[in-house]
Amino acid sequence: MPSQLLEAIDTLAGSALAPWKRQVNACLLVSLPRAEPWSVPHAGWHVDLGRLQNRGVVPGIQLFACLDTVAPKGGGTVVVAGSHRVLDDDPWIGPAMKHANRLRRLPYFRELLSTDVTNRDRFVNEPSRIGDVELQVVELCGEPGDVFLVDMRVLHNAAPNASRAPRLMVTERFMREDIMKESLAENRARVEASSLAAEERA
Ligand SMILES: O=C(O)CCC(=O)C(=O)O
Ligand SMILES: [Fe+2]
Repeated sequence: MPSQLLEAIDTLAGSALAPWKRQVNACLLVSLPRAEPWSVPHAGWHVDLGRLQNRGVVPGIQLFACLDTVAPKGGGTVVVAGSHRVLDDDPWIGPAMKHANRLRRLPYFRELLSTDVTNRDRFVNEPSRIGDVELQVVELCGEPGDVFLVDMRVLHNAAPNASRAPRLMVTERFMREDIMKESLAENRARVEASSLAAEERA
């Protein structure tokens, strides 16, 4: 990983990253072409976070990189640009798809997640506003070596690959050390509470 890239991630995260996250531990993202028209998905929107207290800070940075040309409608990950800024007054962020459910109380997200909304191109073609936050679905497309650094609170999703080529990207998550520790402690507490409840029932 080039040091300038790690420095950029550090700067965006605003605090030290978990040291073990400095080892490369990337996931390959491959999706095969499907003979179906491309459209903005309604199911599957999520964040890659466990349940966390919302401290109003960037919990980490998720890197997405193109290993090959990723053309528009070619299966690039879709993100809701601006979605990290709309839950400032909520005490929690995550986990995963529950985050999308929490956003459902805002009409924009209710429509994005609804099977009843059939004119789905508008999420890509027209920005929407909630207060001073501009929201728009953006496809992560590019050429080999292009890198996107995304706030981990940003809602995102896999998208159909309507091109003729497999989509080849790679992703890696860089969590802040303080947030990672908190997330692990939160998980541990929940596991302990549920095993205690199971023991009491037994
Ligand atoms: O396959 C995709 O483009 C989405 C993958 C994803 O959600 C992730 O890597 O966190
Ligand atoms: Fe994800």
